[in-house]
Amino acid sequence: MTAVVISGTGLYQPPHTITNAELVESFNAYVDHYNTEHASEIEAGTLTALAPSSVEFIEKASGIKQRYVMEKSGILDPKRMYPRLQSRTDDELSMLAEIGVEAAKKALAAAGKTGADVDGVICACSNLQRAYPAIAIEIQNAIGAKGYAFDMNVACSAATFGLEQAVNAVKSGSAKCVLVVNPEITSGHQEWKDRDCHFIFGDVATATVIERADTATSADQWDVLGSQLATQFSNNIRNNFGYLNRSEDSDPKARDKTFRQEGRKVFKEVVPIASAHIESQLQTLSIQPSDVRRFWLHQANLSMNQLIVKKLIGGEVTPELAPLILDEYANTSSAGSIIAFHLHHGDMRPGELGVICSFGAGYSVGSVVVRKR
Ligand code: CO8
Repeated sequence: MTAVVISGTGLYQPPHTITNAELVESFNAYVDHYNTEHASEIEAGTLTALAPSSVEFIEKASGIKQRYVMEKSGILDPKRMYPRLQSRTDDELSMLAEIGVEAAKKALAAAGKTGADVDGVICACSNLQRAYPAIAIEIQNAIGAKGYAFDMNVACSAATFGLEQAVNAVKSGSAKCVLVVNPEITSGHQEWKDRDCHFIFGDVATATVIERADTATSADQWDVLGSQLATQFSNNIRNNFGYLNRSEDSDPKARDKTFRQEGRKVFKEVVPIASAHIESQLQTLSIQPSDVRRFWLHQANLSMNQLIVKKLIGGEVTPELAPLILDEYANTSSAGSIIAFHLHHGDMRPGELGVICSFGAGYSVGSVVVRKR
């Protein structure tokens, strides 16, 4: 079977940051405004007053300190609380494709490739800007790639699910070099007015080049030893936004049309799913968890990641073993584990092993085991 490598990754970082302090200030202004406006109903007991948020809670509960966003004035406006984005004409590159292209160019440069070397583009992310034409085809066109392109969505696990499709395509010979792009403008579907989740997400894009080992020229190559995907239905992370909303006569701004979750249940249920998943994949490959030098995990919650790795290995979980990028980037959905890999692999030596693992809505979990060449 054809040997397959990861030969380059790229990261696009949006121009604006929002610190927890900025976020909490605007959220609490929204809460004050809401409670004042509804004072009589709240007093009569027919409406519950909104509670303020706090920087201390956010940092302690999640590990997040700030996030990058495409546009911040709309999010921080207590009378709006979602980004203020310019719509584009059909002839302009869409925003999701644009940030995907930025990440793709960096990944191609790292791999020593050009768009013409690529014969497959997969746009794997949790929120697609439109139904068609596919964002992936737009990216394919913008970078001058050949072959085919398609979009896919497995929420936070989209990157690892996309990597497996790319690896299989190269292994089977249906493509020679596939680019997996993860553009995430989560700010468009984040619920900035909900205290339980207003701090969770950030915007970013990542890209990964997968190619045949015998065509790879990059100085930084990773053998893909295997991948494993699994899904298990859960309603604990949900978003009902969709193309049937109009026909259902449902309110497009209703609470169920943006991200919502039962965070505590997700935490409790997904930790054992993710650690058992990684353990079973390593077993299949006859690798002991303690032989793994690094775990590049999905970045949703600091304690969650530490527990997953602790269940596998025991002892102290250092940033060296499971790097954290959540503090700076927040949860960037599918891009999180790839950002961790992109920023934290330079010190690894030939022969050392690592696991890229994502988990999230669905539920879904995906892992990819790699070895430094
Ligand atoms: N400020 C102050 N207090 C707060 C706040 C706040 N902002 N929010 C909640 N509290 C209070 C609560 O009211 C509660 O009070 P009480 O004890 O009096 O009832 C207390 O703090 C504890 O609340 P929680 O139980 O909710 O707090 P947790 O410790 O469980 O932490 C987390 C909440 C951080 C959400 C945590 O549960 C978590 O991280 N869970 C895992 C979530 C996760 O991994 N989700 C994955 C989702 S991402 C994904 O799959 C991709 C989806 C697609 C992306 C879409 C983009 C928009």
